[in-house]
Amino acid sequence: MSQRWLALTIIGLGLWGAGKSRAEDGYRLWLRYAPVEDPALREAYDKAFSSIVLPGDAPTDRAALKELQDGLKGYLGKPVPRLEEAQEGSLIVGTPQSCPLIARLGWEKDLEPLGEEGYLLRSALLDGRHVTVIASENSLGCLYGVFHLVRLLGTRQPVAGLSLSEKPKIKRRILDHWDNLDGSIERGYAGKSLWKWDELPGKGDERVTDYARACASVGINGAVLNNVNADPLILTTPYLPKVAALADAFRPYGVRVYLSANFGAPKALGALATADPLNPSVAKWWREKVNEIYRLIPDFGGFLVKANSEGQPGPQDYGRTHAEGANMLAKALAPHGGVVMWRAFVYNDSVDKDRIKRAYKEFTPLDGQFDPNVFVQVKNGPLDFQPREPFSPLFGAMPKTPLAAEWEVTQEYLGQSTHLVYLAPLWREFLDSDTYAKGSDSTVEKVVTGELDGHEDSLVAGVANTGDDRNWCGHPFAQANWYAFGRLAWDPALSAETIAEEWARLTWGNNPQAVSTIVSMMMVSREAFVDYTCPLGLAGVFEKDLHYAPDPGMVDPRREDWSAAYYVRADEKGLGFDRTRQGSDAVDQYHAPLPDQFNGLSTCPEKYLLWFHHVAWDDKMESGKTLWDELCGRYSRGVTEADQIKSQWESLKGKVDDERWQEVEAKLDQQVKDAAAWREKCLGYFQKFIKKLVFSEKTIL
Ligand code: GCV
Repeated sequence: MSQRWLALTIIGLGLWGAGKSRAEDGYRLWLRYAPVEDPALREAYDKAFSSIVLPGDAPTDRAALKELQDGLKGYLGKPVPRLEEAQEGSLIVGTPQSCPLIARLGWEKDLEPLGEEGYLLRSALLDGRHVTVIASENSLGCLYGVFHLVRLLGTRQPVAGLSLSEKPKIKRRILDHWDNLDGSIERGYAGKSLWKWDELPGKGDERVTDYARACASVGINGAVLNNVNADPLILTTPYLPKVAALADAFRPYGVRVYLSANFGAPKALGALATADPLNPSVAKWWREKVNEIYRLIPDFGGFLVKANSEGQPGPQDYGRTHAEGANMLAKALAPHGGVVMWRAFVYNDSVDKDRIKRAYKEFTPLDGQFDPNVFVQVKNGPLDFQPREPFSPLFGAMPKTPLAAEWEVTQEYLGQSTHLVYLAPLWREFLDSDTYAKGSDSTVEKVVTGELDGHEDSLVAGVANTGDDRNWCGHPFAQANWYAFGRLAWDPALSAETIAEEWARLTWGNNPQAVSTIVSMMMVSREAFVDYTCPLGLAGVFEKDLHYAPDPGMVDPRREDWSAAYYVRADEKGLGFDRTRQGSDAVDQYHAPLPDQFNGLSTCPEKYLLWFHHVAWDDKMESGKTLWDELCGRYSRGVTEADQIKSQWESLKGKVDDERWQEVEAKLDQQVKDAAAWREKCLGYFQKFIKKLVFSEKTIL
């Protein structure tokens, strides 16, 4: 070896050992299994997990075993043997059926209420030996328990005296992929689709397995494979075996496949002259189609439907209601245990002048008319995944119908894959909102878990941010939103900060300075984004079609309600959409006391002020400043916050790996520039209306 190579090798090994500059491309997500740095902790883990006893041999058991072996090898730096009998320090995994040792523990009574996905993770004494046990009624519960354990180790938690019991609070935790059959992704910012339709069903794809594995690691148990703007071809014979191949790859990880169904499919595919849901031939066509799907995919989850929305066909084309349409599909799926997720994202402009009132007006009269296996799937806010919206008033207004919450994990309106924006605080705000449907403490969380109205089945869907980019999500920090979606769907009571810390440790390592800095960057990021794009309850401010930058004066000739100006409503008097009783009266779609609270200028929470009120430029805000000054302050605060996030990141140079550090740094550089430009664009537009020069050259870049 030449002197130069020797020197480089030594430097390389040194850096590897320090765990700092190991080349990282983000592929491994939060499943990096990086060596335990602290020798004492490593020794404790070593003793606690000296062997694995996992007798099950079903595909999910094998997946759990592989995860444990990979995880422990990564953390401890050596392989951990699989044994048939327990020893001191064994990790025992299984169900009472698959594992006689677990049967001997007699935990059946504790396991029963945890169901198929729940698990116990306990330290135990077995024949005088200290062991750790992951037990469930089902292999999938064991796999989830294994992911819990490797998460504990990855975040360097103590493992003595474990006594944990977990089960998901929401039954269906689903990623909705807006992937098209040509490989493009609507609102996707991380490359092309992960599903390579041309290569399916023949070719196995490790990436697909890794996708399912990542989903399972955070408890996601379903995936809608295709765009809600659905190509009917997905339902045809050439495609269904491809769908089945993906379902086969996902199955060991407990991820069930669902499809978006084009309501007009029987007609569009040329089978029938109509798609009228009350026409017996149409119902028969769907029944046969569903039977064909279940012959190929026995655990198929069901259909997601976007009907009579943004040009998609639906029952209203035939004078039928959403309920009549959904129930026709539900009846075809019911014998197989499938469900319909019927989206409430409708905004027909003949229903009301104010777009945000339309879904409520169309859907609430249908409460009680849907079949039991229909979810009405509602976006978190009444508009469209804005950086901040109040919760949709449909939550709490349809007690007889299980409502599924739909979140957008992909950052369509939140900086796409360029801006660092952690979304858990947004989802937390939504879940914590009180609907007052049955008095106080009728939170959205309780509506979605089914607790408030006694629904057995429950569902939360996240529009996926994955693609075939090497790092899956485009921005290294966008991975946190995939992670947080799964964690919150499993346990909607978790705090955004807890999830951020877990993710930071698993993804970036356990250096305390790095962890606290990353968490603090993440926790401020959504509020910063709101500040430099749409503070004080502004919404709909984004540029046409692309939805990346704000363009508050944008007028879309195609539709008034696609125009930013329609939402922003800037004029010489002031700013904001009057939804009070003097205006569109959207406030009255909520339960008391919210209508009065939102209706009053002084009682409306400032974060929703311009959502509900048209406020005069000179009106005083909580700070004592005028609206105009407050706006200037908020936009500037956003720019400062973006800048601070960047400085915080810069303090971590050398504390995390260089490869991802550089990548994030370049993106933050753009974020800071965008934030300043967006402040200028928005304030510049508003300023035209108030005819007074309020900011100096210093404040506007
Ligand atoms: C899939 C918004 C998005 C569309 C999306 C639609 C929906 O309008 O911009 O891309 O279409 O929501 O949720 O159906």
